[in-house]
Amino acid sequence: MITQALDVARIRQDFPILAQEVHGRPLVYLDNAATTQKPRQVIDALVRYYETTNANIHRGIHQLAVRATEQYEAVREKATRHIGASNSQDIVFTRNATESINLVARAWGDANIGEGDEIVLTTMEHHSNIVPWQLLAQRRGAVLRYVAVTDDGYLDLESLRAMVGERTKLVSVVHASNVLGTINPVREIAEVAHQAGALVLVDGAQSAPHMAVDVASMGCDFFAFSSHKMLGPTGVGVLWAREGLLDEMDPFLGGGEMISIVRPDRSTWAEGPHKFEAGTPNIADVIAFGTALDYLAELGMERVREHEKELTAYAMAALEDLGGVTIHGPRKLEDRGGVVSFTVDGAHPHDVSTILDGHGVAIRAGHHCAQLLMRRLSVPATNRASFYIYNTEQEVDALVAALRHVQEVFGDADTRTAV
Ligand code: 7TS
Repeated sequence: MITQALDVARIRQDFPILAQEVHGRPLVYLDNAATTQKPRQVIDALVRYYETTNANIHRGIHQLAVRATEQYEAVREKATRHIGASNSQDIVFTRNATESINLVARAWGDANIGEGDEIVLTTMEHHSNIVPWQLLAQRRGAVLRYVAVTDDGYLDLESLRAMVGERTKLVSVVHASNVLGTINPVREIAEVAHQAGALVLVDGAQSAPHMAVDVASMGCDFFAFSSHKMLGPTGVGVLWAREGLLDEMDPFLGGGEMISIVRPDRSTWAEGPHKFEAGTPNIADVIAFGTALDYLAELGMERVREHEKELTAYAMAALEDLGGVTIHGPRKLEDRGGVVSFTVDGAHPHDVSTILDGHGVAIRAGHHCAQLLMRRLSVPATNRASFYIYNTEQEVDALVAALRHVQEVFGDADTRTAV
């Protein structure tokens, strides 16, 4: 249970949920792109906060309020470090990556996108990086354009270059695809966008948990991600904006915490990220997210990435050996994250997942909130195994054994074609 990169046996001891059986078999949790499990340290941080510190932040002068505020603000620093940013005042806490993107669509989009302006997206986006822009385009009369995906699962950069022009105001692109695993060349994309005077949002929901991210060298203007996909609690998202951008933006939500002075007819806004954090935030979960960031920092994101590469290589080879399975997405390990989408010949993805569940193997089936991509792949749905720091090669073996059972159920595996 030791890959070259991580001591997985030791890591697994930190995850109480993994010790259970499902349908009489050891749980094999391979649905990490949906959400990851939480180490005991994160769970303990939540309980500790409520047992020792609970208070509302930024407003109290008493000891608990001061401590809660310090702990909450310290996570802003940790999130800043995690993505290679330099100023914690450029970090806004939201509910999830989806809300981070919606915040930009509202607070930046409404003020900067007008009739006939173009927003460039890609066919491999998660719905959370499509629908907010559709709503904005409907409000403002803007036009959405989509960069094509090649047959081998990459963005067609030629189509991007041809598409981005003087009407383009924003290019919003996923860093790592939740379906294909593709890691997109966001730096190159940002250069193309910036040459045209457009801003760049990077959806980092599937990259920030799995690899070292550096927004400075990436050159993007906005970066969005979620705590729950990286060992942290649900209900916490992050939006990073390039220095100065938050100051130029109007608030997304109004209320307490986000104001400076309130008058009967209008108000002035608090400085920095506080302008975007109206009301009592998710204090406990943000603080526990800080513990998740500590956990990842201690492992080292390079090693996390290395571990996932090893597992992905092992899984792709095992699926190809099995035969009768189509793997979607790039073959080159350097270009993909730890997400392996596949379809089993002659079996519907939902049936596959149901049979796997009977083996204790949790994977996702469906369109993965990427219907445009499903249409591009000409499939209604796929199965998806997605890995994280606690997964092992033995678990991949369990996946493959369960898939062999699927093939037995659905017919003669010998007649299938290997991919
Ligand atoms: N962007 C990408 C690339 C994602 O994979 C997801 C969630 C989101 C945005 C939205 O994140 P949220 O935390 O705001 O919900 N992806 C998935 C998935 O692949 N299966 O379940 C959720």
